[in-house]
Order: sequence, then C-alpha cells, then structure tokens
Amino acid sequence: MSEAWAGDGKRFFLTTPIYYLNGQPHIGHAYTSIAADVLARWKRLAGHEVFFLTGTDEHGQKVAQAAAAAGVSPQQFTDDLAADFRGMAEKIGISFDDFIRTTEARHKAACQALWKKLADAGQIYLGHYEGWYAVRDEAFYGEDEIEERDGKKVAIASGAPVEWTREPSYFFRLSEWTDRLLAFYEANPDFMAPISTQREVTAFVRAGLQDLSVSRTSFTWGVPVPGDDAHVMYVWLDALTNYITALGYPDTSLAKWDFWPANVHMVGKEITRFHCVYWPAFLMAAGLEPPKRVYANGWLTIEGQKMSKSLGNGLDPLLLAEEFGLDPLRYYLLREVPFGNDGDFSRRAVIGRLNSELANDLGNLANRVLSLIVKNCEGRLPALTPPTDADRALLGPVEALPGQVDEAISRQAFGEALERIWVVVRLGNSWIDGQKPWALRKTDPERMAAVLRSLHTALRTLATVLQPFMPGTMGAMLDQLGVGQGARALSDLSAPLAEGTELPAPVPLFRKIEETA
Ligand code: ME8
Repeated sequence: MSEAWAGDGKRFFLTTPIYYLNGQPHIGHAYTSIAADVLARWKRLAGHEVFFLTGTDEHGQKVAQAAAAAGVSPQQFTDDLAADFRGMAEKIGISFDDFIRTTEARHKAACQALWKKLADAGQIYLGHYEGWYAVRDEAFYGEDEIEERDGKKVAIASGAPVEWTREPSYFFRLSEWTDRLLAFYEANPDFMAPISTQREVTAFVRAGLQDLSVSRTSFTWGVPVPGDDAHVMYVWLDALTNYITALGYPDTSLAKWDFWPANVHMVGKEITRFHCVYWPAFLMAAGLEPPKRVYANGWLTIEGQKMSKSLGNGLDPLLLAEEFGLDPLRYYLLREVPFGNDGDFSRRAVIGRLNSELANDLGNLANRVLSLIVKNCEGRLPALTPPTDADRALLGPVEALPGQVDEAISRQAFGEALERIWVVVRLGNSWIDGQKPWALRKTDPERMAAVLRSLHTALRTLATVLQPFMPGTMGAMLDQLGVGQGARALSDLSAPLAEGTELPAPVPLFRKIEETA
C-alpha cells in the first residue's frame, strides 16, 4: 500500500482501547482486540517491526465507586481486574508487545509531563465548571440534555439524577483548534475510518468546539495535576496519554519513540470523538504529531442489545472459545460482519461457519490432499514440475492472494480479506474434483504427483495468509504441510519446499459441532 498509515516504513505501531476496569471483560472487548491482533500479526508476517499495545484504564470516579462497593481499595480492585483483562488477552491469543495500566508510575509521569507541556504552551487555564452533573455517569449535561421525572431532574440519556454543580476546573483551549482540526482532516483523508465516523466527527467539529474541562476536584482516584493537588486529571486526558507512555514519553530520545506517530488506533465507534478530536488537539498543542489513523469498529449486539458491563449482558469470550474453539471464534468474529458495521452475535451462525467454511471447505481440502500424499507418494512431497495450463488456473489466483489480503487488511477490511481467501479455498475444492488425482494413480502417476504438488502449494499459501486469523490451527496445518517454523512469513512463499520433504499423517484441523435447535 502506498498510504503512510499502512506502514510503508518498516515500523508499525497499533493499539487497542485501554479497557475500563469496572466489570469483567466480555466478547465486545475481545472483538476489538482480536481485530487489532490480526492486523499486528499480519504486519509481522509481512516483515514489519510491530509494536502492539493494549491495557487497562484504571482511574475515575466510577472505578473508585466500584471498588468501594466491593469493599476493597481502588488499588487492590484494579490490580485484581487488570489481571483478569490481561489473562483474557493472553488466552484469546492477543500478541501484545506491552500491556499498559494507567496506575503505573511510568504513566503518571507521562501524563504530568504532557500536562506541563500543554500548560507551558498556554493551552490550559483555571476556571469554573458549572452544569448539571450526574455522579452515576461521571458526566456534565447541558440544559437540553436533562428533564424532570417524578419531580427530580435527571439526564434524559441515562435517567441518572443530576445536580447543579459548580467546581473549579482546569480547561484546555479546545475552541482554538476547530479550524486546525478541520484542516488536518482535509489534508489526511485516511485519518478516520470508516466513512460514517469521518462524517460524524467532521460535522461535530464544524459545529464549533468549546473549551474542555480537563480536571476534577470531586474525587481523588486519578493522576494529580502538577502543582495543584486539589485536582486530578480528567480521565480521558489520562487515558489517551497511554499511547505515548508506552513509547517512553516524555523521553523522546529512546529508540521506541520512533514508533510514534501510531499507524492505527483501533477503537469502538462510541469513543471516536475522544480519539479523533481531543487526542489530535492535545498532541498538536503539545507539539507532537497526531496519529495516522483511527479505525472505529461497530457494536456487537446480542439479540439486538449492545453488550456492556453496566448492562451485565456480556458474553464471556473464554467460555465461547471453549465451546467453539478459539480459532473458529476469532474467524467468525471477523468473517460474519463487515468490519466497521454493527452486527449480532449468533451461536447458530458460528456453528454454521465452523461446519461449512472451516471443517468442510478448508479442513477437508487439506485432509484430502495430505492423505493422498501420504497414501500415494509415501508421505513425501512430490517434485515441482513446470506448470500446465490446468496448474496455472489454480496457481495464478494462489500467487495473487497474499497481495489481495494485504490490501484488504491494510484498510481493516478483515471480512473482505477472508472472502478473498475463501475464493481460493473454493477454487481448490473444485480444482481437485476436476483433476481427480485419486484416479490418476494407475493411469498417470506423474501427473498425479504434479497435481498434488500444486495443491500443496495452494494449501501452504492458504495456511500462511490465515495465520493471523487462526494462529493455533494454521500453525498445526503448516506442521502437517511440512513447513518449518522459520519458513512461515509471506516472503518465504517464494521459496518452494524441497522435493521429498517428509509429511506426517494428517489429522483433522477442525471439529464440527452438531447444530442444536
Ligand atoms: O471506553 N461491541 O473503555 P471500555 C464492539 N476506557 N466493541 C465493544 C463492545 C461491543 N458491544 N463493547 C466494548 C473505554 N467494545 C475507555 C477507552 S482508550 C484511550 C480509553 C470495545 O471498557 C470497543 O472497542 O468501555 C469499545 O470502544 C471499547 O471496548 C470500550 O471499552
């Protein structure tokens, strides 16, 4: 790809959101993290030096209240939950290079350094915040966002009781950034995706920005404002800074700092305003480059309802991985819904795709080819021979595949990448049926060997490009194909395996699941 955000330079920095520690991780968090993981693994496979960051967002009044309700200190509470989030990330195969927690000393130091930079640049001033405040939502509401219910004023959106509150607050001069942000969006059309995000955010900024309250005095569970201990930093200024903390900020002389600006921040669509408006404004105000791209995924719903910690209806990714297998779950999440759109999670659909696309289309193809090689070629890889027209009909699309997948993944079009791959899987199936290598054993053993070798080449390419989506199963498939650990990158596809490579007896890659009503 030619776009700079796609990582033409060899360094590639990508991030997930850092998740709030006010409940257990659910499949919604796993969704964004798995998508980011596929991108990270793909870039590594393509030879980039990748830095993949994830972690937890641990400050704020809600976390403090959840800790109080649990009868433990906020530190204890966040230590326990952060371990759960980290454990989940590891168990669902998230190949992060760093796991950041906002309660770490390195992060507090980075936040305070960024604050000082903003203050020194005259971008922060002390004022008063006045408005209708809902403790439950940790948010101020405008006159038009509240109403009276049963004689009490509540926030229309959440129903949370509000109180007129006036507290001293530091402000960031966001209002000064309206035009510069619009100019930045215009000069960098790839900065926001998908298009719905681009439209929404641009319209919001065009309407004009107001200065942003960036400190609180009503609670203490946060990063203290430098020089004014009565204030803690607004949780979003704290949270967004994690992306540069991990690269060693404020020490920009470290080698890691070369990963800035981030190539892609992967986020959910409800937090685009923070990432596409506040974050680039903070960075530019501090004299730092904004990220190259923010990609917003849609919401996963269960029977039409958004999963969330506060609704308590989140599905546990570990239980789902146990039920279906981790790789089929990862595959399903990126295959079922065009990335960027909302989509519903359905057990029936997971099972349908597992049985037909994974077990039948891909698993059986691999098993048929490898069984024939074991049976008819003494388990040794047949020699490469000059391709016939028939071979080319298979090998042409096979050779084009890595480039097509790269193009789609670099736009975060994960579903499209899988669709491209399945075009070749289906071609492999129709091709083997047309070539009938099992019938050639007696009539033309040389052609049989050539046909099996072409199919082996196709399977090797398929398993190689599918590794980021299904790392465990595709590792096993490459083992069965006789591809060594050191020969599994995209660039290795141009070096054919040696004739006579010994192949083990194949075992099925996927386990079908009975569909229950
Ligand atoms: O917002 N469907 O944390 P959070 C799809 N701490 N994605 C979902 C989802 C769903 N149903 N539910 C959650 C925060 N997500 C802040 C972020 S970043 C500097 C700070 C994913 O725990 C999605 O990526 O509420 C969403 O943006 C994120 O989890 C929100 O996690």
